Amino acid sequence: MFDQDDYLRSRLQEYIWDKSTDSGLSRKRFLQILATVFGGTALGSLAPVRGEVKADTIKIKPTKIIKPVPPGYISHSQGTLEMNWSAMYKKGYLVPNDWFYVHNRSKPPTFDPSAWRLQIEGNGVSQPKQFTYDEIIGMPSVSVTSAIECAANGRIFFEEAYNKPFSGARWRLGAIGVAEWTGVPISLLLERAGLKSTARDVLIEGADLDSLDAKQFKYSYVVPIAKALLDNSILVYAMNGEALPLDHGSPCRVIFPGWAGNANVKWVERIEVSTMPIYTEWIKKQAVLIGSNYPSEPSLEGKLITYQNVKSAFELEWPAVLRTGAYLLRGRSWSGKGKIARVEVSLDGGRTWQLARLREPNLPFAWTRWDVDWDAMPGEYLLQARATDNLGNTQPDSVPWNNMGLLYGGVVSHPVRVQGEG
Ligand SMILES: Nc1nc2c(c(=O)[nH]1)N[C@H]1C(S)=C(S)[C@@H](COP(=O)(O)O)O[C@H]1N2
Ligand SMILES: [Mo]
Repeated sequence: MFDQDDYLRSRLQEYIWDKSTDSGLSRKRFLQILATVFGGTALGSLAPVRGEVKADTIKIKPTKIIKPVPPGYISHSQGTLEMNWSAMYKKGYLVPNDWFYVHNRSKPPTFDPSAWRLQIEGNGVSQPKQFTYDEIIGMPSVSVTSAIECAANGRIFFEEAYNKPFSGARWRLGAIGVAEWTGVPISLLLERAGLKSTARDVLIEGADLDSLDAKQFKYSYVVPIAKALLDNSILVYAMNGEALPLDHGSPCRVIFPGWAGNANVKWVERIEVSTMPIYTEWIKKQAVLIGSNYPSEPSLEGKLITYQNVKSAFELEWPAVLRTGAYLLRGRSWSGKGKIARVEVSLDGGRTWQLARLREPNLPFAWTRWDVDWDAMPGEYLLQARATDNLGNTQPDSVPWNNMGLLYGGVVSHPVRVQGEG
């Protein structure tokens, strides 16, 4: 009845997006976007800015987050902290731990490393096993440089395109970060628990509570065994060379490079390996795209989300206000399925495009930094970037709606005002 290959094939299937066009934004849409952020100043008007154009900033106190909030960050709810892209201009390839975005359902549970245990169990292993923290850090380790990105990153662009609000966090493009993660391959842990060849699904459970339909349960995610056994699927205890911070899952979290942020379970305490597919209520309802363009898959309420898509962001304030002059415009692009092959940038709302220079490193499942020169003259602009990965996945101009606003991968228009001198 259930075939592992079909299961994987359907999970790994590519998303079919609308074919992108090179036509650029309509003039109406161009003016609309500028009017929203700059308060209706006519295009080309060189009048001085009336009042301060303020960047997005903290709106709600992030009481479910422990680390101090870096300057200029955006908080959409008690458990969200969105990375400030303009701050990345002066950062290197990795996002420092203090600056990494956070998505917490509850305040991080406190952990006593001497009392903590990782339980590995289920009918997919022959010797259920408990590991202590010391045992984990004593095992052979690997380090993987990878992004983690919330599946809802870019949600606000669905809102803007379809003019419909969502209940979840209104992330712009800062629900992503790249770090070097160190830990133990999950395959090694499962082998030590006597992994059976008939194992199919792996459920990773955290210590924190989540809720759905008025029911409470521990936060968890399910991945197919084939994903769990990859070399870069690891149980992480260090982030950028430091002990994993509490907000990011201390003492241990998992990373599944390329997959939606939700899969990267934090505060892990239990791994269940099953010879049968595991469908939790959460997976059925929340790990899916629901909408008329996304036929639902067997046992699910929509189309299962696996990989993140291709996106790009400028390292600028939103909106940005610049002085006339020569700029090195910088940004980053990424893909959950591979590495970035090409980035095109438009300085005129999509009418003309130029290739950006890609900078090393350019790692798969992480991101690529890029830049273009810009001799900025006074006026109002919509800057766009469109990346293509090594498998040919690219960023369309529009993305069909889904009802939780997940996986927005369209080209984004970044509003910029350039002011004259004095
Ligand atoms: N236990 C647990 N794991 C979790 C979450 C959570 O709330 N609880 N949030 C998930 C979501 S939605 C995202 S986007 C990432 C965020 O990881 P970060 O906060 O380290 O950036 O963690 C995932 N893992
Ligand atoms: Mo998330």
